[in-house]
Amino acid sequence: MPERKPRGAFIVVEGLDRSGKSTQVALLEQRFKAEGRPVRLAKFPDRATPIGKMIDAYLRSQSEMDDHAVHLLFSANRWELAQSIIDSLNAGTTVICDRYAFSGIAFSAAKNKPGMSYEWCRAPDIGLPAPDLTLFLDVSPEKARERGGFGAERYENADMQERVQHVFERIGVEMGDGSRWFAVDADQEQGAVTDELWMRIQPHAQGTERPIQRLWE
Ligand code: Z5A
Ligand code: MG
Repeated sequence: MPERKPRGAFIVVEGLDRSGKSTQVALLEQRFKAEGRPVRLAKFPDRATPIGKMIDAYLRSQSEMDDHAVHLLFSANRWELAQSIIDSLNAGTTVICDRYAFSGIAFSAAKNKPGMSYEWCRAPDIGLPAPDLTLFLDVSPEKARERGGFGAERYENADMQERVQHVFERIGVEMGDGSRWFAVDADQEQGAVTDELWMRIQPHAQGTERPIQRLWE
């Protein structure tokens, strides 16, 4: 029988605005490449797809949309890319993803809108490929401010970010025993954050034989 190759690991980086997600995801990609390991970056929202373009217009306040509708679009944006993530993982490529379903729950539930409970916000993402590891970049409001302050997009204000942080904390607790969800101190300088992330990622860097799990199933 031909020897089965391990699949790639699915690694998600989450966190608030200015926590350094995009910076760290790029640095991690470099580390994988330096070791000659296949790696692919993903990012949500993926603003390049037709659904992503609608989300982009909404975030830049160029369009208005019902809160439920935009929540479902964020989820649909993940579903439209889910199979290609699975294909990459099965081909032995590590996928590092900048935001995922956890941002989807956190930002929508933080709106505190009637009919948009935590459970309702989680429902459309049930069954998506589950990360093998989620690294939550925990940044203090002071450090986030130092990094250029908030941008001009929707949600980029202190009140909203504080409510989002609380939902992320709930998600972290519910993700369980700490083996799949780790908070990392993102107030540290960039290299120190990368070293800590890398330490968590290394056990997954050679891939895994474990079948791809599904979120919340
Ligand atoms: N959203 C949603 O509502 N529902 C969903 O399902 C999803 C998302 C997936 C856009 O996301 C919005 O969509 C977002 C959530 C919502 N709204 N908010 N807030 P996005 O991912 O496209 O947002 P972004 O603007 O690309 O990323 P970001 O979160 O604002 O930033 P970041 O990626 O975490 O940070 P960064 O770009 O890497 O770094 C920011 C600056 O800090 C930059 O100048 C760096 O050089 C600097 N930096 C980074 N790390 C450090 C350290 N360690 N020290 C000092 N300076 C640093
Ligand atoms: Mg970013």
